[in-house]
Amino acid sequence: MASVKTLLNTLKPVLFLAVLPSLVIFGVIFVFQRPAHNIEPTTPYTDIRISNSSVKLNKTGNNFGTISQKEGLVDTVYEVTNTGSEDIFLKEMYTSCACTKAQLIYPDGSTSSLYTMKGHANPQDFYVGKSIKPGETVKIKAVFDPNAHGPQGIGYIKRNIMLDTNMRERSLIQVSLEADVTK
Ligand SMILES: [Cu+2]
Repeated sequence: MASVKTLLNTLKPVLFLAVLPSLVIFGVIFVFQRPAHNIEPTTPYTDIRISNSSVKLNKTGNNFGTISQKEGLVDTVYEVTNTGSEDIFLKEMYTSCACTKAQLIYPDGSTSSLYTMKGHANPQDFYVGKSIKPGETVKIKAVFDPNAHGPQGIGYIKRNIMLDTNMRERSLIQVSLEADVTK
């Protein structure tokens, strides 16, 4: 026992001198290796593989016909089905104008937040980060507010909703809506 204690006492300074610098070196390596993943908040999905799947939409446009500001919001739902054999990753969603909001409805019934026009929210508010599995259908619900532009916002309107994906062909899914807005 005594000899072990003596040995430990002798080694203490050595351990201290060897272990402490090692911890510092590992700490430095750790800190310098990390930023690669955290440095680019505006392009979050750069390491996502391209998908060979494509989609089928039940419709790409919706004409509301004549609508009135008095009656307020109108909405429509587009269905996007993955017809391929690989997952399709959904990167970002945004609309062409802040009067139009878009929401994703997933197969399990859960919903995303409301996406708006670029510049009208923080960059990360446009990120989706979900996948459509082969055969699955995700719905895009678009809501148009005929009062968003004030009393002057009457007449013909056309708005687009964009969903950016990792599909090899035509990675941007775009649907539109039209209406004649009256008072
Ligand atoms: Cu608008």
